[in-house]
Amino acid sequence: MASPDALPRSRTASSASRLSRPAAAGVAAALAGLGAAELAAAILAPAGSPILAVGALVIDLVPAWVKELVIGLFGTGDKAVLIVCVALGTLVLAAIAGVLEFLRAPFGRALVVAAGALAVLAVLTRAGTAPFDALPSVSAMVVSAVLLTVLITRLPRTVPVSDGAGVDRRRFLAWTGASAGLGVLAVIGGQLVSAGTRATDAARARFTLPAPATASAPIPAGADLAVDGLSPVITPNLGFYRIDTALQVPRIDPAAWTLKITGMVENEVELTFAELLALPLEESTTTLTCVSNPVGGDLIGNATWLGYPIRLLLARARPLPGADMVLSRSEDGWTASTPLEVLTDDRNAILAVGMNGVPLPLEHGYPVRMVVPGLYGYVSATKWLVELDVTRFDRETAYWTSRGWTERGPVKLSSRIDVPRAGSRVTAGPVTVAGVAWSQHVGIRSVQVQVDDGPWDDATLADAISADTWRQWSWQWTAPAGRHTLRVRATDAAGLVQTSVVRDVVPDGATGLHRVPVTVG
Ligand SMILES: Nc1nc2c(c(=O)[nH]1)N[C@H]1C(S)=C(S)[C@@H](COP(=O)(O)O)O[C@H]1N2
Ligand SMILES: [Mo]
Repeated sequence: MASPDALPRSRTASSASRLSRPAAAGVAAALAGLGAAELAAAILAPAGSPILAVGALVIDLVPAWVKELVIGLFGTGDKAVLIVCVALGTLVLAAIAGVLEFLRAPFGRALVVAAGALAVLAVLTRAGTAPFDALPSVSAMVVSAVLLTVLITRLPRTVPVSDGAGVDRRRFLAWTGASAGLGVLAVIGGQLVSAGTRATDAARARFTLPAPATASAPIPAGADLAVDGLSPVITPNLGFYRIDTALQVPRIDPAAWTLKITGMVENEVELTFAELLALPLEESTTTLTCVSNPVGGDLIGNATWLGYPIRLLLARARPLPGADMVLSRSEDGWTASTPLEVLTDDRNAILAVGMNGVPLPLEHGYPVRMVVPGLYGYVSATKWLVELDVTRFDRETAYWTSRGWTERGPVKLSSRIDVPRAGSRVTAGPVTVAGVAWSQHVGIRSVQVQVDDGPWDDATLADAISADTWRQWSWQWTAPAGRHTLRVRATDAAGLVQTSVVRDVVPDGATGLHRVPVTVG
């Protein structure tokens, strides 16, 4: 086969290739640097991955509406999308550094050093990182800068029309290919190492949940209508939605975990994991939902939690008069502000250690999280919990409430159609329409379904587990051929009818009726 360089080429083609090689050199040097960083992070400094730290910084800096847009478009794939964007951004920057180094050395190297410094800054501004965690970013910077210099010096300065410098060119390509290849292998290696040697995972695997002192009331057999395609009344852990700002799930050694109750209290309390487990734990079934859940969305789940009432721990700490909020803090620095009265009234606000019969999964807050019936997760459901700071709403704001979401976030009355699915095709005749409805802490009185502009008709309700969980419903439809729209609305136990007024999720949760278009044929 003819070498492409043996063919005559135009000036523009050759100047494009003049720059494509330094760009490739930049990308290869960056890949090698990232590989070094991921290996260093996996083996020495788990909190130090530069890509994840920059991603986390981006999460904290982008405006709330961008986050909403990304969650809206990609759902719980938001994190993968972010990592891909940061990685692509890095590679584009690397290509620019390559070209700069080729045309105006040492500006390419300078760009690499600047990017490295930014990564160090990103790592060190994360909660709970130590100076040592900068090591992976510094290695990335050094490896990339050195390789970039080496590769660019090996690059033939002129692109010959005849293949006079073919040996040089091949040597350059070999170096570039090797750097890129080793870099990619190191990134993969780093991922494997960090997945395999996590002490926390092992501790969680060894840990068996204590038996509850108070078992939850058995779930009535009639709570699950067992309709095909309808969400099960208890959401399995693997299917439970996950929303948080943590690109890297915090790994907490339960033996080292403590909870501190501080701030406006008469008596500061500190509790170890062993002490928490020795308390009489209670089981309760509570629905958890996200303020970002659009009408009809799936950012909601229902689980049986094992935990200890927060009100009993707060009673030990004795909040001072004037306190009206508890700022709960996660190991990674995330915070939620919960009204003190919600944590001290008779509802089942708990520190949860178990979820559906197993220790909390890592991504759902292991070893300890909060679960508070009736409030959206952003003001109540702190995962990887380490501190309860008793304070006042006029003194402190929390992670999302300082980004434009409302201070208090009660869950709104809502309902959803699960079957038939939007846009699906069903056969004319009898069709089961079914879904879930919730009005936490109040309970659901009735659910109604409407076809097109027809009358609202009562659905059949499943047995309620409690006012704090969602309730399944179903409705028999004799479906006539054609295109139709199904709508659902719920009425809560206090008589409030779900509003049809359409509101977006910002700032305190979506409203409107879920509508499902179907084709009957
Ligand atoms: N530490 C921490 N806890 C957190 C969050 C977070 O970003 N960090 N997100 C909250 C939000 S917005 C919701 S909706 C729930 C989701 O809990 P889940 O991921 O277990 O479903 O967790 C809450 N707890
Ligand atoms: Mo949320």
